[in-house]
Amino acid sequence: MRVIDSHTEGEPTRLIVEGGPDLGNGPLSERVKLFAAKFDNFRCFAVDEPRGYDAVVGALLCKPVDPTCAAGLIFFNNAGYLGMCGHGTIGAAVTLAHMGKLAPGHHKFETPVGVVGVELLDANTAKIENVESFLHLKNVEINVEGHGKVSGDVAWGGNWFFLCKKRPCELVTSNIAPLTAFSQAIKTALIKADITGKDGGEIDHIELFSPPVVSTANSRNFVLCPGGAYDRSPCGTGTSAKLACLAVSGELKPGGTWIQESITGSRFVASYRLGQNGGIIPSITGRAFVTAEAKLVRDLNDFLLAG
Ligand code: PYC
Repeated sequence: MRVIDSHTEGEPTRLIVEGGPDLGNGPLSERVKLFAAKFDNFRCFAVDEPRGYDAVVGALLCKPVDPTCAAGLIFFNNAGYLGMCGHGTIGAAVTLAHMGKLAPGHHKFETPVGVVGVELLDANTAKIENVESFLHLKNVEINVEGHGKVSGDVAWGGNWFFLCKKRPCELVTSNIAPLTAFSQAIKTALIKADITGKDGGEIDHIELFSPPVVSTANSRNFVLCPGGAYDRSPCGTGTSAKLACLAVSGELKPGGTWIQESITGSRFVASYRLGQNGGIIPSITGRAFVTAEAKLVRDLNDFLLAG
């Protein structure tokens, strides 16, 4: 398997450019189901230890159904599959440019949850236009073990998010452990209370907020990803979900700029336009850098590969 690694504002992406599973030519929403049902060993091989680690988001480069799209992408991580991935899309765009396969300018990528726009601004910077994002449930109150009543909003940004109004401590990297524990407890409480996304989809990302450290940003976040890792970037789909909430509350108008700072201090510049179904179309700009070009090896004698 040939992969090219990058990081987007600190968050790693591993793009499979050769040797991935053959998922046929159907819609990406069907190909991701086939990936999960028949080829999940490829996912584990690409992102789990010893070749990967918990924070790595994998992206399988596929032929798109729509020939006007530059590429198809299926995202996955240590826990399963993602609908969309903002940092991963920026990482894939910069990686394709590194491979000489994407020129500066406007492009489209297919994902399992829809087509996204991608503007490659320079060799390391891309602006993505995400799928339509929306607020689903406002001011949901849950009982979180050890923390009492906690309220937040449920929003779609290409994945389902619970955007929490409370934080247990400061959003700094020395507090990753308590922030992770609090966010895991929220996830457990959401499951217990049977609170889901619109289609019954699991709310598998938890997002906490605080004022930013840098005065030019609007907010700082901490995002817990489905497999228990935290996002080193401000999370593209999480920032999209935040914009959907800000649009409803009137705190950010269409075309206004929102600078989302991550727990590590990196930033996405975001804005939105109105969507056709009552939601918003978020734009997210960030930087990515290629970190490795590698061939992942499968040694048939390796006991870790047995079963
Ligand atoms: O940037 O959308 C994102 C993302 C999702 C999970 C990790 N990063």
